[in-house]
Parts: sequence; C-alpha cells; structure tokens
Amino acid sequence: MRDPDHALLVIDVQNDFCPGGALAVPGGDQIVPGINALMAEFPAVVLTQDWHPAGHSSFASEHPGHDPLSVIEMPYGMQVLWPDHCIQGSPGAEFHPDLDVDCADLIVRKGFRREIDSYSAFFENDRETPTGLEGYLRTRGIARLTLVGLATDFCVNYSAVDAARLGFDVEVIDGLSRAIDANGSLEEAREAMADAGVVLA
Ligand code: VGL
Ligand code: ZN
Repeated sequence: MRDPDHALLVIDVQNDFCPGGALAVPGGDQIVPGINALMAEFPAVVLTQDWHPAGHSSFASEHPGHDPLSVIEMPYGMQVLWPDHCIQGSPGAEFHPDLDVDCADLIVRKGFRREIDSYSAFFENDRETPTGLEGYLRTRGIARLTLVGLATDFCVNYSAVDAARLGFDVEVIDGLSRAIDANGSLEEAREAMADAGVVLA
C-alpha cells in the first residue's frame, strides 16, 4: 500500500474514449487491467467522468461549418471542437465495463455546464472555476497524486498541470494513459507537464 497521503486519480476511462466510442482514443481500453491493479495499491482513489449535457458547446455539431478537431474562440479562451461524446446518462458516458469502479472513493463529474468545457479534474476550461476536488483531497490530507487515464494530451494533461500548480506532488504514468494526439497535442502536452513540474513515469 502507498503512503496515506498519496491518491490515484483515474481520468475519464469511459466507453466513448475507448475503441468503438464516439471519441475513441487509440488503445484506450488497453490500460484498464493495469489501472485496476494499481487502484488496489492506493489508500485513496478518485475517478473522473466527462459528463456533458446534449448540445454541449464543445461539440462541433453545435457550431455549423466547423468540423471536429477544429478550434474556435470561446469567451474563456480557445476551444477544440469534438464529436458529441459522454452525454449524461448515455452508454458512452459509462465507465469501461471492466474498470473496477468499486475501488473508487469519489467520482468527480465535469463538463456538465453547457457553456463551458472542463478538461481538468480541478478547474473548468476558464482555469478558475473549481470542481471542488482540491478541497476534497486537502481535507483528506492528500499531498501526492498519481494520474492515469484518457486522454494523456487533454484531460490527463490539464488535470496534472492544475494539480502541480495547486502545489500537489504530481506523477503521470505514461504507460497507463493513452493520447488523442491531434495536431501535435501530445508533444505540447508533454512540454506543458514538464514545465509545470509533473513527473512522467
Ligand atoms: C477529453 C476531449 C473532450 C478527455 C474530454 O477526456 O481527454 N478530451 N472531452
Ligand atoms: Zn468532453
């Protein structure tokens, strides 16, 4: 068992991010057995779940003339547009069926406000509206975080960078994460994480 101040954060291991899903991340399902094994080692386990209402503003379908993976300017900054995915209550929003969700102490849902996306487990994409996760972790005495999940270059990256900025000791396990890698996003994410002091294991 890891030290009592060390939590595992499992990011968005949901059907829509796995092969066959609406926003499939290559090899997204391959990381499930390794994550299950790791969860058993941690005294604190938090899962996140991308959880969008139908018609979410991050969906390309809401922006006529814009294709998925194109970028638009939103009031809170630049936003990549995605295929419709992880719609609240839909099968695509469910966790991968083999993920051992019973190991989780907390499930954080994010991206549930139509007008703003939320990649990070800590802040929405304005980088200032909190999800509440920081308070949960601090009140449990957590100082160290290990992150795994989907996708390395978006939700894992944003969560890891925010956690490091908040002062947590942060590690991302590359082998238990998978990337979308659109338009150089993986390389950019690796740099952002390194700059923030995140350790890539
Ligand atoms: C994610 C794009 C849109 C992720 C979520 O989990 O990385 N990416 N929504
Ligand atoms: Zn999303």
